[in-house]
Amino acid sequence: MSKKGKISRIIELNEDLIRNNDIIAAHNNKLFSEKKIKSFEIVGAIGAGKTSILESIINQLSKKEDILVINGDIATRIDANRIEKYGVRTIQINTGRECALNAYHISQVLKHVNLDRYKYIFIENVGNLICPSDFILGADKRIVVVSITEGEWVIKKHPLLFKMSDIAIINKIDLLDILDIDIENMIDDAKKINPNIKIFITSTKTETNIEELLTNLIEEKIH
Ligand SMILES: Nc1nc2c(ncn2[C@@H]2O[C@H](COP(=O)(O)OP(=O)(O)OP(=O)(O)O)[C@@H](O)[C@H]2O)c(=O)[nH]1
Ligand SMILES: [Mg+2]
Repeated sequence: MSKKGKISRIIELNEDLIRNNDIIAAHNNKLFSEKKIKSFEIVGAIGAGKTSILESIINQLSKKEDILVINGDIATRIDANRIEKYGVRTIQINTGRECALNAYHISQVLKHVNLDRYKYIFIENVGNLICPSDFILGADKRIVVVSITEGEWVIKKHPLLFKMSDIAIINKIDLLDILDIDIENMIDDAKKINPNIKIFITSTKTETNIEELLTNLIEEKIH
């Protein structure tokens, strides 16, 4: 096969994978909506604060028994253990060599869960700003988290994930004084990539804008 032929075959295979993933994601979403579950996927940079934001959200939700959290990670159960302390059910998926969760992972988990018990499902993806972009999981809303410690250009450098998300969180705003970051540039970049994206500037250390985020998520102010 010529080099050109090989490349177009790889592109076709990749498109097939994305198409198949979309079909399974649609099935996952149908299950969520049949059971009237609000579902959120949290994606974003390594260490940007995905689990910390989840901890803050869960801490403020009054009923804990109706929350299911699925944590994706390459190798450990660290994040699920952190979340479990809040009294919610957690399921850890270790992806091994894979740099993101996909809809099939979630569909397999859903087979073993009594969905009647839950009102909210939060899925934390593996920390990565590239791999999860095309592989939606079937959640109602996708939240992408970056923090100002990744640099002012982190959003501009990863446009696809911001295009494919409903909500953007720029976290660790408590560190603004010690970093040379123009937060307005970050907001502009996100808006240019995706004019419909809803942006929250947060800190889990000072709880800045966490309540506002929660109100928007839970009261479905984000459409
Ligand atoms: N200063 C500051 N630190 C934060 C904030 N949010 C999280 N951190 C810290 O950042 C580190 C990583 O936070 P995590 O919540 O584990 O981040 P994550 O995105 O879940 O990380 P991975 O799942 O490993 O990709 C921890 O040491 C947190 O305490 C914040 O708003 N401000
Ligand atoms: Mg985490």
